[in-house]
Amino acid sequence: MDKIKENVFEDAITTAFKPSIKSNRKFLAPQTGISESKKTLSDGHLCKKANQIRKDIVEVAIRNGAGHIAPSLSCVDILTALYYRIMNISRYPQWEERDRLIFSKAHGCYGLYAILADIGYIKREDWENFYKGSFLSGCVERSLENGIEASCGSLGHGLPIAVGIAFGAKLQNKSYRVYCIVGDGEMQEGSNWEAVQFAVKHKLSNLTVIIDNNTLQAMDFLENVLTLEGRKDDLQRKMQAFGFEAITCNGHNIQDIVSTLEKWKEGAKDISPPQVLIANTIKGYGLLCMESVPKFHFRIPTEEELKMGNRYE
Ligand SMILES: Cc1ncc(C[n+]2csc(CCOP(=O)(O)OP(=O)(O)O)c2C)c(N)n1
Ligand SMILES: [Mg+2]
Repeated sequence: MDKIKENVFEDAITTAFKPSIKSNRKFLAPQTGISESKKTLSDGHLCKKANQIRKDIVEVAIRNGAGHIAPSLSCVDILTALYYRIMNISRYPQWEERDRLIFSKAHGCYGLYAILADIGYIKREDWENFYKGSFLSGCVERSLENGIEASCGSLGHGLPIAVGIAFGAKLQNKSYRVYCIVGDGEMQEGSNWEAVQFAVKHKLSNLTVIIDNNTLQAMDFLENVLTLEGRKDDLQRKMQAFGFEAITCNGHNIQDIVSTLEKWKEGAKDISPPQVLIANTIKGYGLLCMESVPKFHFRIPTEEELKMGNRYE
């Protein structure tokens, strides 16, 4: 593990945001017009980075008594692909041309916080004191100077915001892209389907939605609640029928995620439809006691449960 840690540190220093590594959020003043974007990690380093983030989530959350570990673990590979390869971002969180991420399934934000700390957008101590008095909340709250674009937490809220930002970017001829991560259970909210129709109507080619399709919502599997039984392709069919370009992938295979997002990033023309990546994931991925177990939506594992092992070390 020490070796991975060393590499990860090396990654952060040499290939991500060297000057911001020690930055204090007070010093991250708005800087506009700086066209400097980050360098990215190689495929092998992306997987190591995702494992580092998983370990960090589990350690900080358990130590601090923060319970939304499982929803955070299911989207780590998605977030890693976005932050270390796909999104155009700068060492300055408020760089005007940055790609925007709206993190709509806001309760599963621990991986986002761990990454923002890793790239220097928030202070490491703020992440480590999460749930213990730091400014970071249980659900994301807008803080542009720290790289958090929108407050979310009431499900069904983030996608309409993302659509509005993408529409605004088009009206202003801006070239940045907007990414939005939503939960599969969250897609039951009617507000999402209004936003989806608007995005298609206005050909928001600059919008990519990523659904963390972990088959679970808070208390049960989706197919025991609203989705028709056996319809594994439910969201793919619905999103396509509404007019999105839709692709389903393995949400724990970073190369799969990256190749689709890269294709859309390079290939989307002004008149292309908005896109959705349905990332098939496992809730609690990485902690064996937790994977696809409904009761772990908000629950800290016991020492005994942790002995079942993990996938990140
Ligand atoms: C409008 C609204 N209703 C209910 C909740 C309570 N709640 C928080 S997380 C969650 C489950 C969400 O499931 P999903 O979107 O699949 O996310 P996952 O936890 O699986 O990542 C619910 C019902 C909420 N935050 N907002
Ligand atoms: Mg879910």
